[in-house]
Amino acid sequence: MLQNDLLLRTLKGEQVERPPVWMMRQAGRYLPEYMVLREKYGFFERCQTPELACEITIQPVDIIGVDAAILFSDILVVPQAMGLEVQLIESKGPNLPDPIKNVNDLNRIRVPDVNETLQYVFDAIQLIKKELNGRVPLIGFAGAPWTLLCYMVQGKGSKTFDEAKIFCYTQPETAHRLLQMITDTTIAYLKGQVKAGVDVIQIFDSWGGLLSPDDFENFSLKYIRQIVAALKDEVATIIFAKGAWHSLQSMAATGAHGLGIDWCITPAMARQLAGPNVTLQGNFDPAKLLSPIPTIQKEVKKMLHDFGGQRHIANLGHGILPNVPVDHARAFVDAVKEYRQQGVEA
Ligand code: 1CP
Repeated sequence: MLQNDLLLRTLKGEQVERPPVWMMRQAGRYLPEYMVLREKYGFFERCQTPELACEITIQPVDIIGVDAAILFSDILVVPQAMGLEVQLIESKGPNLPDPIKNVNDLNRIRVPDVNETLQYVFDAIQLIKKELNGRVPLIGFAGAPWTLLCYMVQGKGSKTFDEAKIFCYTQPETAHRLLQMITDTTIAYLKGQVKAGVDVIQIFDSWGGLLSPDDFENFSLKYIRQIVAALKDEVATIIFAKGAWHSLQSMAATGAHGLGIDWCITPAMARQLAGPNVTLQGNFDPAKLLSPIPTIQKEVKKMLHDFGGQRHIANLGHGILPNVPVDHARAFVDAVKEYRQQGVEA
């Protein structure tokens, strides 16, 4: 039984005393306690050792007081399990030395047995659930197929992912075969996470906003829709497609319980597009956490007011930046916890 079920109640659309709060990328480099472990262990060692993944996952719950934990892992463990080499060069980001370039490259990858390749994630989830002991829910996650294709084709991070887009536009059949392979792997992977104990899952489509609305439907949402359909009756699901606000209505129609939004759309406009029957998550500009604490408090209050207090999960509009002081992150969380909507009793 969960002692703090604000997140789950909000995703179900129940009346809550205040919005739940967590931060994307909350387990990470702004926390000195994370940096200690980062000095000692490689990135994938931290992901693959359940005790380390567990400790890092719970750090922001203890230190910042968020209402949910998110599994410490990475979206790139899926391409890795499919057979691509993935390196994480600290301070430079991901590097895939042999990216997918054409149809022949599909022979180098497969839809793996997730119990063989990703069992370490399921072990970590079981340990985290035990250690959390019901304090807060645990969020599992995966990258959206389009965002994973971006890395699998481009081979590294990019602001525009031109090579990934060119691959989709010039070799659409191969692109769709790859997207379907990623989708099938992701469905099995997320079902494994649910079986291991996660309470919510989030699909990160960090690069969804690079596509036109038509291309977003064709190369991204078509596959996210399959994932949501396979999971929504088992677990609460959140889609975060950064920059793809134009498709909020079609994302709501997938039946996902929650939709993440970034700071480039107002809460009112997002609600109008998404309709009344879905929970919205977001949308504080992560760079604003560098403002003085009184400004953070004022801006959080305005954000909560603009979302209206119900069917809202307070969060950033993208991941927390590594240079955010810990007391600023805590000020963000505390400002949400202190919020009381007029007329709703705790
Ligand atoms: O310590 C380090 O320097 C490694 C940095 C790091 C961390 C802390 C990476 C490499 N991944 C992670 C963990 C991580 N990644 C989590 C953990 C849970 C949390 O606290 O939220 C999650 C949910 C992710 C998801 C992820 N990885 C996304 C989607 C979310 C987003 O921020 O858009 C993406 C795009 C990645 C790829 C990736 N992995 C790591 C980095 C630095 C990146 C981004 C690279 C790029 O900019 O293209």
